Amino acid sequence: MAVSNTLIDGDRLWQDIMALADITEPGKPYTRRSFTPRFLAGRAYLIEQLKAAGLEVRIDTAGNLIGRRAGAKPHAKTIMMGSHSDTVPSGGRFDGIAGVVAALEVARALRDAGIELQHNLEVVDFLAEEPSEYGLSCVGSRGMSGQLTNAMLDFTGPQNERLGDALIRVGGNPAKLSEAVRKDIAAYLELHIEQGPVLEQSKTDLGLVTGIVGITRLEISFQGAADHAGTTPMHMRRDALYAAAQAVTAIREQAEALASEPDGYFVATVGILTLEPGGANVVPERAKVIVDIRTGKREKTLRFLESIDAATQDAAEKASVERSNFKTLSDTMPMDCDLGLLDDLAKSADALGHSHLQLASGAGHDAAFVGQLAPAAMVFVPCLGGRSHTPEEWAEKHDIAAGAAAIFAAVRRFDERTPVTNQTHNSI
Ligand code: HGY
Ligand code: MN
Ligand code: MN
Repeated sequence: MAVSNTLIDGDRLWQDIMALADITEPGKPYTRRSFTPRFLAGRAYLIEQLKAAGLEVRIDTAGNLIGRRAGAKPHAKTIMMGSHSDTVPSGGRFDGIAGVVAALEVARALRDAGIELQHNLEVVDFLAEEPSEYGLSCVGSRGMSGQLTNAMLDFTGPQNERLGDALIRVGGNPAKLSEAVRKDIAAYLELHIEQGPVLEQSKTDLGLVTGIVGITRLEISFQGAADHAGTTPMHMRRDALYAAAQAVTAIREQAEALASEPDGYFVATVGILTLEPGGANVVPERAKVIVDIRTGKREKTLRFLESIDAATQDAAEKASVERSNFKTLSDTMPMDCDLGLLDDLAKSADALGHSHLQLASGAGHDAAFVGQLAPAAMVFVPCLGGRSHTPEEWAEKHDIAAGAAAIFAAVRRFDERTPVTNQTHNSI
């Protein structure tokens, strides 16, 4: 469907998405992991485009890249749009990136039309939305919402580097994290590919997101004893992987039970399993699983954690090993999107002639953190086969442009309907 009566330039937007796609680890498309030189090369490209759009550019102390344009009314609050430019390993070209570029395109289109908002406008590339090598996701949006703790800054990554030091490397300042916390955001809007099949299968142009799941990530480790695979009798083994295998089965079975309950969505995934020392003829001494738990209902998470706590204790006993760790790495609450912004998006989509439906997000997003600071909403665009976190991830130019057009119109609606209050200035 052609995008009408807006100044969103789909070709310009697409050019940015493809230019960023070229900035990837060679031989491992599409990989631009947070904190790496490749990530910083992608940021350099974005900085150029933000400046060319006439935005004032800065990196806040939480490492977020921010392009800002002052509004007509001094002391107005800020309408913020954005997403993330980092990827998962061998991820796609659109997850996060489409949202940052769409926000940039909205800022350019407003400038091209000579439209001056009452409110300030910001385009944000949030730092490390994907689970990073430091064991934490949404680093920048946690920082902006005052949830990046000193304990998290001590998480370590490659070459045993602290997250706090990595943050300095990308332009942040862990000693002044409080300056990243914002009180001046009037509204936050994020475009994202759906990363699911609903829009494509229902042939709907846009998804208006009602809420974002809470995500809890758990580390469970087992400590046994390395022994000779050939000479150690079965009853004398202390096999850490045997305990971990039972844990993975218990996680799957408990998740299926919770998912089958009538009221809603529950998933749990073991995406990381490591064992040491890792020899074909050595009984595994250590094993670690990382569990990714998601639901819209907090009480389901709590019930799941209780049951897995018991199940993994039993598994350790049965394998004659010690459960050496049962640690929550991160824990975000489910978030409801703002009804007023959803209405702005629905009215904008209608005016543009785009079909839309409401749906919840099973994927985590920076909006889940920004939404704790200010009214927030997301618009999804279809992606091919609903697939994401894979090089096959694909979205159509006209769909992303339609989503950007809806955000363009919703920003104007919000700006016009929201009186500017004399807001106290804070760190911006
Ligand atoms: O994992 C997620 O839900 C998001 O894509 N980072
Ligand atoms: Mn992702
Ligand atoms: Mn994403």
